Amino acid sequence: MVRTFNTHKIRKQQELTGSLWEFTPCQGEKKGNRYQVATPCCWENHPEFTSYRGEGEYSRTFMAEGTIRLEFKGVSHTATVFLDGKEIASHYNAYTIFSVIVKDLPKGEHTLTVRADNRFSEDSALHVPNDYMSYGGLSRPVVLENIEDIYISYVHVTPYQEEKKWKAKVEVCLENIKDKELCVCVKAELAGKTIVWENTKILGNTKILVNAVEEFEEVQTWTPKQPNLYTVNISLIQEDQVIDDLIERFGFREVKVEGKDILLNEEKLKIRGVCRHEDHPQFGCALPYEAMAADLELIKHLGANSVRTSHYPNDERFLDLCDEQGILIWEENHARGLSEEDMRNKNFESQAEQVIEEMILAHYNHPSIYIWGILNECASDSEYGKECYQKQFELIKCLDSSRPHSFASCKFKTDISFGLPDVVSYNIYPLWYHDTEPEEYLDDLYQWVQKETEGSKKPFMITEIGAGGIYGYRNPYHAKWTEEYQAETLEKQIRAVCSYPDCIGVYIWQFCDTRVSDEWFHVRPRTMNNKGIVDEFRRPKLCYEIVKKLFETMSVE
Ligand code: ADA
Repeated sequence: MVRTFNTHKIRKQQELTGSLWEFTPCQGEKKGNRYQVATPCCWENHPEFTSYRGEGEYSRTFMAEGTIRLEFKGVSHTATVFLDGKEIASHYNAYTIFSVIVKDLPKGEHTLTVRADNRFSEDSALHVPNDYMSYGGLSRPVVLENIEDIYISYVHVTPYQEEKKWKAKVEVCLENIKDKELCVCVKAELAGKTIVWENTKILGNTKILVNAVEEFEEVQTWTPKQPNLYTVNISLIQEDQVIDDLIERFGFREVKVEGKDILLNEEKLKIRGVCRHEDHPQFGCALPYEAMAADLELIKHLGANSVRTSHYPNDERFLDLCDEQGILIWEENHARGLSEEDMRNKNFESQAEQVIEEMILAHYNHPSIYIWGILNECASDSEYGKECYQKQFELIKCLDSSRPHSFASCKFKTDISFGLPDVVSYNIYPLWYHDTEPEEYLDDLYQWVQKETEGSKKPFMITEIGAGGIYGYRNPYHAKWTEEYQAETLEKQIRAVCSYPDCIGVYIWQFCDTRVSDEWFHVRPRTMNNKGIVDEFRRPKLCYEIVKKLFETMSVE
């Protein structure tokens, strides 16, 4: 499955994953061996490649002719794509979508080969040895499409209220892949209204944008409690024939920052969330739809209303599930804990900005995403770092002015970048990395933000708080790493944060235990991040019930 709803009725689409592909490693003692593997997948989940760091090739054949478009939802972490032995595309970063068009394919059987590379090197500024795993593989779906001379590249819908009326801006991007000018009629149907752009001319080999604003009566809004979704159907008509289409989903909801609050449809948000890595002992980062849905059941059962996609854009099927179930999403570009030196890597800015562009292009319409985040715990305490944050926030504002933006800082009373975000967010670990009481630590930090930074008067949120607990490890003196210590600590932390008047929300670090890079073994028992409220097999720890009770009491406040 590629999305939880059908995105085309006219355009012919076929998922190429969801089947056996041939896998062969390009290095190591198994180099050249051939394996039949089910896809999507990470090679770390194959018994012979559990810690393989190198390149691996996935290939399969398919029948096609004419002009095709191949869309790769995620290849971890660097991809080189070959069709019939000829390189046709390359892409860096495991967590964003890329596509390629191949014209005039002769009718018959073709061979697609995707070479994935999960090695660390100076070329990779974002995938570095870290407190999470950079897997290797064909980790998200691959889709084959047949397209005509002009096709719909994307549609973005921006709902908003004006004088108590719901309106929406509809923006459609078309691409002409032929060398000559073409003319087409574009139609958008949404929420009972139809918008038509007649005689739309597109020069050869160019893209154009058409847009319009429409007003709507009697809409069913999207809110966490009542997540009503609408579809927008775009059709391209040429000589009275529909030659292409695209179906997307959106919700009538508006997110605003007002003083120290974030409002969704005029309601103040009170975030009670969890940070979640895409990580699983059987699937690596290539979680199947059912596993994502099962995670979300546990998160909802906990009484959480939000998930932070720490620390990268997520699989769109997870976002689809959150749209359908009213779970709010803080989605962020890919970065974790990069120092100023790391941020001075020659590729850092272009790679980080590319993730922002690809994340917003693909995820723009998801009503569940209420905020864009960037650069988790990077060098926001340095002048150079601040410049990078500034450039990335400007890029976000240019791509999407309809959502607030923020970054999660760990620079305790040394951050110099709070003039930039709409929302001030901190990751804190009182009673874990230091023995300060949570109330004292939080108040000390919050007062500093108000008195010493440009972040005063902005909404303030805790984007990480938690403690380690190893599943099944208990002892009478509740040492650190016992489930008892984790439960007691989380109780104190959550009470402190949720009773702090000017804190609008909390994300627990983290939903489940996750694999980390081998290089982190010395600070991570089991070479895992053990701060999950469930373990890697999603078995609830002692703290799960305590967090559940706290989140439920919070919801009545
Ligand atoms: C940081 C970081 C997380 C994780 C956490 C921890 O806040 O953002 O990715 O590493 O610390 O477990 O210490």
